[in-house]
This record gives sequence, structure tokens and C-alpha cells, in this order.
Amino acid sequence: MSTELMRIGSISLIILCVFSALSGALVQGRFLGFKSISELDDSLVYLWPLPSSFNYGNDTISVDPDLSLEVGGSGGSSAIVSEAFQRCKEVMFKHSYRFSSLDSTRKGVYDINKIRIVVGSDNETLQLGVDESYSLYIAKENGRSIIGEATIEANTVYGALHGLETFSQLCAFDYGTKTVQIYKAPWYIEDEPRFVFRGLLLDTSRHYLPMNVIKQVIESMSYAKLNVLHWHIIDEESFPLEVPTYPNLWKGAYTKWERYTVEDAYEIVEFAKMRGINVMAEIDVPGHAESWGAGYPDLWPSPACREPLDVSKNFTFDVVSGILSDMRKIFPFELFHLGGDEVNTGLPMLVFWSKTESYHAKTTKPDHSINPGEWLDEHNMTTKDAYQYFVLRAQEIAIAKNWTPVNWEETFNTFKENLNPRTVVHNWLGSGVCPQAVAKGFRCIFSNQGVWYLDHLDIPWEGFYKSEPVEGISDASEQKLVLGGEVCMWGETADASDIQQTIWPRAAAAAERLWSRREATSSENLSMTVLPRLEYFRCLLNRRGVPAAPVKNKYARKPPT
Ligand code: CP6
Repeated sequence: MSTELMRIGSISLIILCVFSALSGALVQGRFLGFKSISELDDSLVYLWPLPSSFNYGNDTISVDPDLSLEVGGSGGSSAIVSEAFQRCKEVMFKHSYRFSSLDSTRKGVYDINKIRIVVGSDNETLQLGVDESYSLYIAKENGRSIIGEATIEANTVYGALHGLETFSQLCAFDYGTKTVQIYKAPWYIEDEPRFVFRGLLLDTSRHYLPMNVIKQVIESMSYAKLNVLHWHIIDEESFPLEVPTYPNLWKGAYTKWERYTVEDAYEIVEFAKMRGINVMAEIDVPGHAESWGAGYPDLWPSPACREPLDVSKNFTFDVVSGILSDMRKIFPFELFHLGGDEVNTGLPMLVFWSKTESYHAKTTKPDHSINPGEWLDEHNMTTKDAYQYFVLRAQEIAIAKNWTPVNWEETFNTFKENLNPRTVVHNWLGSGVCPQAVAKGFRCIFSNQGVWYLDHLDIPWEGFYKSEPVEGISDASEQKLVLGGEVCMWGETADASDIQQTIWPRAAAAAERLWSRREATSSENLSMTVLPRLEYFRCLLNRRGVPAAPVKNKYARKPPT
């Protein structure tokens, strides 16, 4: 596929040269319309996600496989930059190394042999809203760039990482000349994301994911400029994380091999940071925490009723606090997800958390002088009140540890402004909660299950691409409260064997929605303007070793005429 595209590329390059000669040296890339079938491929810019603004020309320039790095600015000497440069070289020249022995005579004749990266600040703090902008200039002979150089300028190392990624996507191996080339040079790109939060959820409770798989997912996220890994570490099914303060918790792991040590978790956070990605950890309380009781059965309201967590005991909140204290040392990101979804305040809670005949019949708790049912009566609470009490108390614990709490939308749907005003409301139901949440001044994250749930295999890439996080919000100040969105890879039906194929390429469709300007992603004609670019990006993932699935079912393709 990639070579095929390259060949089409060289043929249509000739067409472009003629076209460009007629239309002037530089083409304004932002809103190029459809011209004709033969020109179509070349009228597109094969970058994913599309930068916010760019200009290009019609030169083809070659890139030296011995590309060197020159750094400037107070942040240029960071290891984050130099290691990213090495990774970038590796993926760019994967194919050319096979030919480099044939190629010694070509030394010194490449158009680009140096990349200059200038980073304004040496502050490597990676937090929500960190400046991710960059500019990239590639020219072989031009006033703004010295001969034979590509230049990346950014305010932070994280902007520089995005610039390197864009540079690597412009590089294409040409099997004719056996060199890496950049088409349509000179390039002038100024780029920044539309949303500050561009996430992917991984669920390591339903199926354990080995360290190398999590790392490969993080690496591939950086190709699509996603910047938050939402690590749904623990749920009902298993508790794989080591928590030193309560060491029996990871008795809830499936096996002793399917666990993450504290060091493993550090390693994931560090690996992600080196790629400009924050890790937002989650403990989903009180409704998705049954596995906690494997090590501490007292956390269950009764042996027969294992969730939600027992609201009546201080021990429950001691454990929540202990987990958060240990996690605070591992996860520096300001957002922490407290779950709060799918708490059944109906029949099960009424039976087990209320003072009923069946409660007393079904539970025996010799050590427990007060049962949750009596506790509800004593505190004059309904089960719904108890749910709110739990969520708010967990929020207070998280806030006291200097975290901003994120909660699934049921907490907002049920308690509205009783939530702490700093709460970030995380949408998942098809409820249109974001417009309601921002109208009340809450920030929100968009993850509508009907369009952004990767485990829903029936949602096609277009469904992901067309979903708009600020849909239904017209006020500009309210739109600003939408931090962005997140695609969710729940783990019930996918594990290490097929997770990348399930994530990609559809997560990339959402990634462009979250990065690129709204006008650029609002095309009416997705199959002409977006699909070929997404197919190219999927190929790029494959070339880089990521087993992304085909974008589209080709069986339905019309036969060539
Ligand atoms: N686990 C947790 C889940 C889901 C949620 N929370 C979920 C619900 C419905 C669908 C997919 C996933 N598996 N903890 C909801 C946020 Cl369709």
C-alpha cells in the first residue's frame, strides 16, 4: 500500500508541477478544493492530524539518512528532544537503511542534512494546557531557512515533539532513488491543537495488558498527537496495581503475573512523559470496585453484596485515601478520575444498604456493630444520598491531595451543583451532558459511547470523525469549558492480542477532530478529502510496526472503470 501510494505520488507529482507552475509557487494549503480525479491524491496533504495552518510549494527534496540535530534555546538540550529525534530518525529511515550500503557515493548530496530545534523554555512540566504549539520550516534554499536545514521552533519541548512528528510524516521513502524525500517543499507550518485534552482510555482490569503493550499504545498515540492516557487500572474484575499502604489490595489481581508494581507504574508515566503524554489514573468508586474486597472483604457491604463499596465504614475511606496517597507519588498529572458511574441506587442498594428483613437474613457480620442499613437510617439518608455522600467524600480526599477530580457523568446527572465546582464532568452516555455541565460552569470531557467507544466495533471511522465535542454549545465561553475528548478502549472484549487493531485507525479519526481546526474537519466530502489521508496514516502506523486495521471494507468498492 505504501509503495503504491508513493508511485501514485511520483506520477501525480509531475501533474502537480504543471499545475503549480500555472498557479504560482506557493499553494495555500488550508482549503484546497477538489479538482479532478487525477489530481486528487496530490491535492491532499498527507499529514495526520492536519496542522492548523500550512503553506507548501512544489519541490522534491532529499533527506540525509545521517540527519544531524542542532539545538537552541534554553529547552533545546533536553533529553526529551534528543531521544525524540532518535526515534524520529528510526521510523523515517527504517527502509533506507537496507539500501544505505549501496549509497555511500551519495554522501553529502542531500538537500536536508540537519534539523535545528529551538525550544524557548526549559520548563518540562507537563500539565493540562501546556503549550504544544510549534512551527516547522523546511526549505532547501530560502530566506527563512539556511540551505539544507529544517527548523522547528517551539515554546516547550512538547511542542517540539509535535514538530518532529510532523517532520517525520512529511518524509517518505522513494523506492526509485532509494532516498527519503519530502514532497511539496518548501514547507511552512504553524500548528497548535484545538483542544487541550485529547485522550485514550485503556482498561487493564477486564484484561491485563503487559507493559510492552501499554508502551506500544502510548508510542502510537504520539503519532496521532493524542496527549492523555486515561489509565482505567482497576475495576470489578481485577485489581492489578500494587498499593504499598494496603498491600493486600493486589490480591485482587487475576494472577501474580498479571500485576503492575509501583515501579511499573512509574515507568509508564515516564515513558508517556517522554512522548508528551500525561497519564490520568482512575479508581472507579463506589460502583466498580468489587475486586478491592479480595484483599479486604470488609470493604464489601456483605459477603453476598460486594458493591458498591461500604459507605458506612471509615475504613472504606481510609483505603480510598491510602490508595490516593500512594498514587499521588506516581501520577503527577493534575487530573485524577474518581469514576462514579453505574451506581445502582435502586433495588440492590435498598436491599443491602437499608434496614430490611432480607438484609439481616443475608448478612452475618460479627465484627460489625452497625450495618449500612442502620447507618442510612441513623444519618437519615436515602441510598441516593449515600451515593452522593460517597462521591463528595472521595472528591474531598482527592482535592486535599492537590488533584482536580474527574467523574463520570452520572454524578453530575444526579447531584448537579452539589459536585465540587472544580469537577471535570466526563460524558459517556448519549445524554448530551456537556451542554448542561458547561451551562452550570463545569468543565467537561466528551466521550459519547455512541460515537467514541472503540469496543463498539460497529461504529465506522466516519462516526468517530464526525463527532463534535462542542455540539449543542453555542456560547464561546461555554465552549472553552470543553477540555476536549477521549476515545475509550474498554477491556471486556479486547486484550493484548487485538487491542491495537481495535484502537487504530478509528482513534486517529477522533485525534484529528481534537487537534485540527473545526473548519478543517467539517468537510462534507469525507471520502475524497479525509479517507485517503486516513488510509495513508494507517499505512504509516503499519510501517512503524503498529498493526492498525484496514480503514474500510474494500469489498464494497466499485470495480475500476
Ligand atoms: N466499565 C466502567 C465499563 C463501562 C463504564 N464504566 C462501560 C459501559 C457501557 C459500555 C461500555 C463501557 N465497561 N467502569 C461506563 C463509563 Cl457500552
